[in-house]
Amino acid sequence: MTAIHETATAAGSGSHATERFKSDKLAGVAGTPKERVSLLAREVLEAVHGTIRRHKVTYAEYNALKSWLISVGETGEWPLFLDVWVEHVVEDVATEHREGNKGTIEGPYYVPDAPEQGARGSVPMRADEPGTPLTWTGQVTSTGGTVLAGAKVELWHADADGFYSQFAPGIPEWNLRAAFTADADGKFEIRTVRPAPYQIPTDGACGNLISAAGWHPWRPAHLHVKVSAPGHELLTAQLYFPGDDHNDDDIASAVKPELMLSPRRAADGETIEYGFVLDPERS
Ligand code: MBD
Ligand code: FE
Repeated sequence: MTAIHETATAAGSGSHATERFKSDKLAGVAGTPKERVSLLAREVLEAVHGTIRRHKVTYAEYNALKSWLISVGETGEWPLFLDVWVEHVVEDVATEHREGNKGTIEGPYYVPDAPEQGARGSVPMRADEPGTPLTWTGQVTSTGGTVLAGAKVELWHADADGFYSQFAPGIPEWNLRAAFTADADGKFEIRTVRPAPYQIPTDGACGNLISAAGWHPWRPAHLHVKVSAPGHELLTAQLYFPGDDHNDDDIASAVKPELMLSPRRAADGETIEYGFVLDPERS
């Protein structure tokens, strides 16, 4: 780990993720019908009551939970907690009808409106950006086989120390974040560097739960993408690298075999080929 990251804290990345959520998605949460709220809230509470009765939860344990829940808010880690331990099931349910590409969770670190690089180019990176160079080629098509010219591929990922720009200090704003636009054949070519595995911050509420439970804090190395084209469902996915220690026990349960890359060694770093198949919007 380089000195630049020594001040990366759970509260720092947590508060950025919380602010991000508020500015991008908060407007969309209003308007759930009260029958639906009542049904879902009741079932979740009943599941909690069942756990308390089954395991004879004590007042000491109840107060430990209360204190922990308070700290999740104080360290801004609700986005991290929910995206690590809940989002994968929401994603499964939301995409089970799809015939095209498998997706997976978005996680807490997406930022819209990253710099546009055209069909072929590099993500913004530092002059001395550490990590193996990656050249990634692919094509975007529709489930029917139509080439999707002009499809947008948004990419964001951690650096070779496992940190995300805008959520850890000392990294240029758009480092390792970019948008690409597929050419007339639906093709793109992206240059970036291989990310490192991601470790959940150990000094916040989520890290506390992990150590109190004796779990591990790791996600395997991954590239995040959002792929979109007019008339098609937005695909949110992550791509993974074979051989990662945590492909089989991702703390966020977000790895799927269809999202595994096959990197090949090249003169300068590695090449990967991975394209996307989008589902037409349902009418
Ligand atoms: C990440 O980088 C991530 O992708 C998820 C899902 C949760 C925490 C950190
Ligand atoms: Fe991530």
